[in-house]
Amino acid sequence: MDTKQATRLSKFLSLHLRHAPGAIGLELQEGGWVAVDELLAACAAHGQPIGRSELDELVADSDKQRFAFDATGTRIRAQQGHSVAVDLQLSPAVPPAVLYHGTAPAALPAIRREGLQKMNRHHVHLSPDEETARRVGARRGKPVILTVEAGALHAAGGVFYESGNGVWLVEAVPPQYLREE
Ligand code: HQG
Repeated sequence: MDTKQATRLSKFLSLHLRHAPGAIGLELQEGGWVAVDELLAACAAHGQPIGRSELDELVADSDKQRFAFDATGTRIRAQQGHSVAVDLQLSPAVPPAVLYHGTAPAALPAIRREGLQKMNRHHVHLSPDEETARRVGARRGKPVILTVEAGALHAAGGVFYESGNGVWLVEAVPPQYLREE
């Protein structure tokens, strides 16, 4: 599979495993899971046929490990990024002292006022390193990197989760826990 094809399929899967499962007749099970057989049948029925081996390749090669199979390999889910109501059944975890968030300069005035909000997603997404945060922010132009005092927020009662692919999730980050470098 070439890179272009992989990106196209990855976007199709992201759309339906995170945001619009119903659009191809899927319903996410508890934990966000979908039976692989059902997913492949739904993709084929909606003009985007994917073979099982292509799916395996996509899951293994995804730069950000966006998708994961369950232990039996019969179900698949997106690891994070959902907008549909889903309980990923993640356990709260202790974050590192600092985490990072990349955003666009235009969002800064609001972020300074309200802190980081989850917007359309279920959580605010934070990165363990500046490099990843820079890539996330660069999706919207020239990125600004914010340092998040995750340890302090956790100590103050903030509940953090670590998704299977190293993204840290939290309900919100109030402005006093943000530093602009
Ligand atoms: C901003 C991609 C105004 C926030 C990425 C961001 C990531 C505010 C945008 C993952 C705000 C939301 C998540 C406030 C936050 N006022 N703007 N109070 N608080 N914002 O896409 O973190 O490719 O929902 O800074 O790589 O950019 O999908 O979140 O710019 O891992 O796998 O509102 O999505 O991964 O945007 O990205 P998003 P994000 P995938």
